[in-house]
Amino acid sequence: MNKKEFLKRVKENILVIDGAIGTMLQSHIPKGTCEDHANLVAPEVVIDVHRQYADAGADIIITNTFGANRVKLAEFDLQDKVKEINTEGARLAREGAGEKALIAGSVGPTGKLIEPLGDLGFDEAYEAYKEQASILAEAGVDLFIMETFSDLKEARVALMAVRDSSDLPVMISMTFKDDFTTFTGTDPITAANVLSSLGADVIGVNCTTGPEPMLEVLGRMALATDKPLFVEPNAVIYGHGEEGSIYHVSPEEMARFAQRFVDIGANITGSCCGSTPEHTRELKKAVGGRVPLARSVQPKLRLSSRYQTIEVGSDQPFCVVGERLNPTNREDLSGELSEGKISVAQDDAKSQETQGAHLLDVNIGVPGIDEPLVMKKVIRGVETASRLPIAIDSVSPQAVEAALKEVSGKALINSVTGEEKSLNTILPLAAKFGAGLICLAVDDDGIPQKAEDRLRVLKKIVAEAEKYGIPRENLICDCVTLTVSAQQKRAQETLRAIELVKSELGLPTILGVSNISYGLPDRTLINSTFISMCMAAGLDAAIMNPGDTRMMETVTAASVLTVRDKNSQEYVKAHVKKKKKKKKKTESTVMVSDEDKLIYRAVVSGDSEGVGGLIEKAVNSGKSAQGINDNILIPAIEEVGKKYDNKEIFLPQMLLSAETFQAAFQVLEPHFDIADAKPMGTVLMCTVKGDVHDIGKNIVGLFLKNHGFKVIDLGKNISAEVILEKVREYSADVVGLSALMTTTMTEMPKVIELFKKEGITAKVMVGGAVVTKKYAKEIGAHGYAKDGVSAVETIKNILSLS
Ligand code: B12
Repeated sequence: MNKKEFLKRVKENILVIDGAIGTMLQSHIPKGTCEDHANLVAPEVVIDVHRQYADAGADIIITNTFGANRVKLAEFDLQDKVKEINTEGARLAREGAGEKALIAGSVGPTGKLIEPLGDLGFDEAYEAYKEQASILAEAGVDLFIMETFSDLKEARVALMAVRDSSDLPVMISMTFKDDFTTFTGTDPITAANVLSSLGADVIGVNCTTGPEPMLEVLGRMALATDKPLFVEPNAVIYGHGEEGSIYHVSPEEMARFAQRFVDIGANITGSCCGSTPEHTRELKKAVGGRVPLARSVQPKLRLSSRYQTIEVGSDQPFCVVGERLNPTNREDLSGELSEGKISVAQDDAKSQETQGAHLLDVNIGVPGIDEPLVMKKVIRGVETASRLPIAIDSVSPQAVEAALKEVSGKALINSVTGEEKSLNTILPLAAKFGAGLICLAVDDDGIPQKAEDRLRVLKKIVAEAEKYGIPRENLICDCVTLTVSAQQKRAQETLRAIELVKSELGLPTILGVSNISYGLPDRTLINSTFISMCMAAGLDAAIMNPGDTRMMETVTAASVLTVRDKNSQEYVKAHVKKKKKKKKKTESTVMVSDEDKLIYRAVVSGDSEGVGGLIEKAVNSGKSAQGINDNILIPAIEEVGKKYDNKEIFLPQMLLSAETFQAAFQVLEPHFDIADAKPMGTVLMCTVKGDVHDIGKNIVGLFLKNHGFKVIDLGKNISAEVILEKVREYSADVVGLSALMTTTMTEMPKVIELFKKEGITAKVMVGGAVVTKKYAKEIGAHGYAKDGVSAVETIKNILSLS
């Protein structure tokens, strides 16, 4: 369907999307395969489900192709059926819906995480999504609906691929928890900003929760985008009220919520898991035909990391862009970057965030390095170390592209000039990746001396950007700072240029200020004076060193005088903070040596590459493996847990820390003292079904191995049935079960029950952070231990060996 026509419809009338289809298909799907396969093996059933929803009044029917991308289908060995499953999916939906509804081609996540959290590369993901979307478009769907994305990075690449596959309208939603963030820490404003910039036509929220929390999610999205919104809550809510309970949202209740969604700005409503055609019928009755709210959001430069969005402009706080991550005159950084290492860059990122930067400029221009490759690495490192959005600062279009693929949110490109070459290479990238863009007042003739000429160059860049479809709100102008030591009037030209850009182009402005003082003594005095003059002229952002106290204090003070800091709130806050800092004594540290601290820090910050070398160094210096594990690694991963609890970090960082722990442990493992090996019995170790935490289980396994037991590690996420099979296969004496979550510890009694039923005599020992001695007794386990050392004692008791 034509995009314009669809958007007109969506803005004129509330539309209703169909509901869940999985439960209705389940009994018809062959064992071990997926719902999408039903398109081939049970087409009549699929048609019937679509028909029921169309009859119930759905305006949009979603194809049964949610998991029909190559990567996901490969899990079921169906990767060769991508074409058939999607083509059939479109046909069956059309047949079921007839002329009653539009057909939306469903595109869902791959089930894998994009690098570095997982092993799926940008290009592979892009190709898989493009393949699926092209097939669906060819099979005649009217639009696309992309649902249930929890990782912004995957949503980005998926959206780009689907968007690039045809001109059809694209709806995309992410899934949020009760705390209004996705599982990987993205908030609704950030999701809406990033997806909107990448060309989504309708943006929304679906699944995970019932309707209540979605009111808030939708409301927040409405602050960041004026694109139409859609919402699909679950009709089944697990753990509602008390743990283990299940709550069903009735069709009538869902319809009442739908009215509230429409009141706050939704254009399309539907329902997700657990819903039925009855829900659709009630929704249609309640909101079908209503006129959506007319919403508008002020266009602004909004930049996002995975975790947050900042706004840049005259009615916003002054934006400090941290300039430290730049190898010019930095031997430490350039040395590391030329070796492909990133720990100094990560430290720079972290410290600039603490010092008050809002955005991080990333420049890795070291001669002779593979810039795209190093850029990709550094962006990964910076995104792990900090929560700030990124400005990509490079003259190499290849490096800019590598960075744009790698970032998780909406980055700022630093920069495009008026030179033909720059316009031809950078503008297409800014358009394709929906990035923000610094327009630099330089062209093929160099830097114009006069303010009017700089404005002329900037006007040309803006006009060119418009030709590529780059929205004006993505642009910010740099009027260029030239040093005053040679020609004093240069400062005045820059100030006039800022004023001209503001009045004639109406765009925000940015400046790298420190050049102004080159060649003069006491540079920060000149720099800070200049920045306050620039702010008075209307400057909105500066690329500067947030560690320079004088500059930062000037920005804070000038923000009061230019009324950017409303009611002087930030100024007062900074004053109080300064006073507190003076009082604060230096904290004592628990780590014994600097090396210990480096290992601890590597785990907490997720530096899996550097940690192995540090462990080796520590072992070579005579430290015991046991000591390193107990006094450094375990406290470090516990610190990670605390940070996760306090929402200082999110799943992506926790994952990288866990990987770092594993990398460290791998190097440490051969150095544990091995006790006299005499065969003491066979132990099967595993983490129970639904649980992927295996760090603790691995440690316990190692302790047992070191005390003479034969340990067979079954891995993680292991079902009771597989454990039973393996216990028989290995004639194990003991099975060690690990669980780290309240939701998975309930798998333990299932194993014990199954053993009883099958007459298995092997003993069961349980453990893991959530498991207690009392719980172990209640479920009839033979033993419990709180850690590796006591696990050895416990197992000896169980087997009467001690
Ligand atoms: C690292 C980590 C992860 C890593 C795991 C990587 C890996 N390969 O293990 C990743 C990032 C993948 C992860 C994912 C998730 N995690 Co997590 N994770 C943690 C974290 C920070 C540390 C766990 C750990 O390794 N501890 C260190 C080890 C050494 O301790 P341990 O496992 O307890 O093991 C010791 C003892 O318990 C005992 N032991 C362990 N097993 C056994 C077995 C036997 C037989 C015996 C005798 C003894 C024994 O001995 C061990 C050695 O001393 C904890 C927070 C915390 N403070 O515990 C959260 C935590 C466990 N995770 C949690 C959650 C919710 C999740 C996710 C659902 C996150 C999400 N929102 O998506 C997913 C779950 C995915 C899944 N289906 O399993 C919650 C669980 C809440 C709960 N009580 O139910 C925690 C507590 C964080 C929190 N506060 O929310 N997580």
